[in-house]
Amino acid sequence: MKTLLWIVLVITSLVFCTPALAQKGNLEKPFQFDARSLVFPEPYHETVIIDPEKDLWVTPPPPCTPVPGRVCPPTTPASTIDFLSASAKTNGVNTWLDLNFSKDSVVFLAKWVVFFDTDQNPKTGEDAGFSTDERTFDPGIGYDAVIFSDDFGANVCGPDECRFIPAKFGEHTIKLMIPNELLGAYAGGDMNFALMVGDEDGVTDVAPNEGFATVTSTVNAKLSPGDSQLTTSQMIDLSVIVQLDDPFNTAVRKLVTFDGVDVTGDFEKQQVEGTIQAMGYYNPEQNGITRSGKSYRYRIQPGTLQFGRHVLETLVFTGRGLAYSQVEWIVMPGREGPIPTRP
Ligand SMILES: [Ca+2]
Ligand SMILES: [Ca+2]
Ligand SMILES: [Ca+2]
Repeated sequence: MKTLLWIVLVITSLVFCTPALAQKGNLEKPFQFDARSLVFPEPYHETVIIDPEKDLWVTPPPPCTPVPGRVCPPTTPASTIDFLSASAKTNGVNTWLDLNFSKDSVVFLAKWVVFFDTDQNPKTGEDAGFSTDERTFDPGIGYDAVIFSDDFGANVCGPDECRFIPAKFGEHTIKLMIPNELLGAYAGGDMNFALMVGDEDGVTDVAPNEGFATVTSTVNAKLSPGDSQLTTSQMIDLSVIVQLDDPFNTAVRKLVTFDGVDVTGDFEKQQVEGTIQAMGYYNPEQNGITRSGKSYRYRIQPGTLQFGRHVLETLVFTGRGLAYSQVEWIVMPGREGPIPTRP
């Protein structure tokens, strides 16, 4: 929430020059935005889970052949809520999630829950581990937000609130557009998730069958060095690293703050721009996926940084989405640095 507040405050004071964002770019007067009012095009949804058919937790009873002296019990229909695949994408403002079921599944009757590890950190949030009669579901995530089925839609519960969102129901699909604000992951970048589906009697299928899947973002931002202990005598190369689906056709604007002070101007005057070829990540459920990107390096000379705790933040805008990152540096006195004074 603190992050969102920060973003809104910052954005309302920004003037955008990115062509895709600032349709009013030719206006002489500065034009102000609230980040939540920005509209980005709906991105291509990547297939992020493919789940086997008929891998149900509910095992149908063995077939019964009536023989003299033996009466078969009346057959109860086995559950047909069988999850098949998910496609998803986020642009930092909204997340699209399409859930696809087998042709025998009656999606209107399906119950389901999606666990989102929005910070990709299993140590934060809740454990999604679950077991129904030893059919263990342990995706190895710490979920920070959860989405569960409701009539005609879903409830999204993040760190701050739960809210109903509508869904689009197809014959065998459920499509959701989730505001990242509700997930507590505004401009948050990639997110991990796993899900379970079922009927009123319980869980019938989980996905992925092992581990978790990842919703990728159209843009990710990272600051380097990350959370660190540094010294005043060190020379530091501060980098803003931007991962993009399409780095050669996407304009990038960024804001950099140091202890809450906008230093973007100084940063951009001296930055060295680099291209990152296929900066990759690996999703265990998929083949290796790589994205390219851009890096912007700014050299901080020895003796420039003051002793103490410092917070760096960056907010990156493209025509296809936005991303935010924050790091904390603890700067200790170095040999040539200033001597700290006691308060
Ligand atoms: Ca399945
Ligand atoms: Ca987490
Ligand atoms: Ca499954």
